Amino acid sequence: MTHLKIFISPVEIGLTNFEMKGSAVQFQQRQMDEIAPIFLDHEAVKKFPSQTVVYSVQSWQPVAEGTPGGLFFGVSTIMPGKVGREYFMTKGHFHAQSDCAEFYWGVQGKGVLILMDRDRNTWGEEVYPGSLHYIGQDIAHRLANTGDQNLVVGACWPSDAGHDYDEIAGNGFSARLIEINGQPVLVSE
Ligand code: S6P
Ligand code: ZN
Repeated sequence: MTHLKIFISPVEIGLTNFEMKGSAVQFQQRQMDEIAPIFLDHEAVKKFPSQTVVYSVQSWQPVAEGTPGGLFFGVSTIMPGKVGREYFMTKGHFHAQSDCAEFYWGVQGKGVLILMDRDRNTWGEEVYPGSLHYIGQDIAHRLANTGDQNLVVGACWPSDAGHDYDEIAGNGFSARLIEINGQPVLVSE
């Protein structure tokens, strides 16, 4: 019986570093060998040990994936680094349920949220502690770390959004975030 009881939530979050704790927290890491094809410079990829962690994601999925009306919560941590001149970044995806939007917010470090619509227009938003980002319907999204410390970003998205990785894996974004004269620049493919 839950009536009149006062519970402790199964998940808590560090207010400064956004580290999630609790038995319901899921953890996923993406290593260089798994995501190498997303980077432009395949020779530069080979300089990294295959198990180099590029990014990790903690998440709390209180309902089953695909459930309409629920929400998921996550914290993504992208390590600092570059493959050649291209910043460490996430795989990036459209949502499988393409009318599902998402919020991101910057917690630590600095980076760029790279966004692309279905017409393959690509643009970026600067990510920094306190930056808030609305990722609208049908917009592909990818995070790149442009700083020299971890980039930590919070996220909240619908539980029925799902992930369509195939479109980006096959065709990429139409621009890449490259360091030019020490600055991040979006360069058309
Ligand atoms: C989920 C949300 C994030 C990403 C995470 C990793 O919709 O956008 O939690 O999953 O930043 O990126 P990716 O592209 O590997 O899923
Ligand atoms: Zn997403």
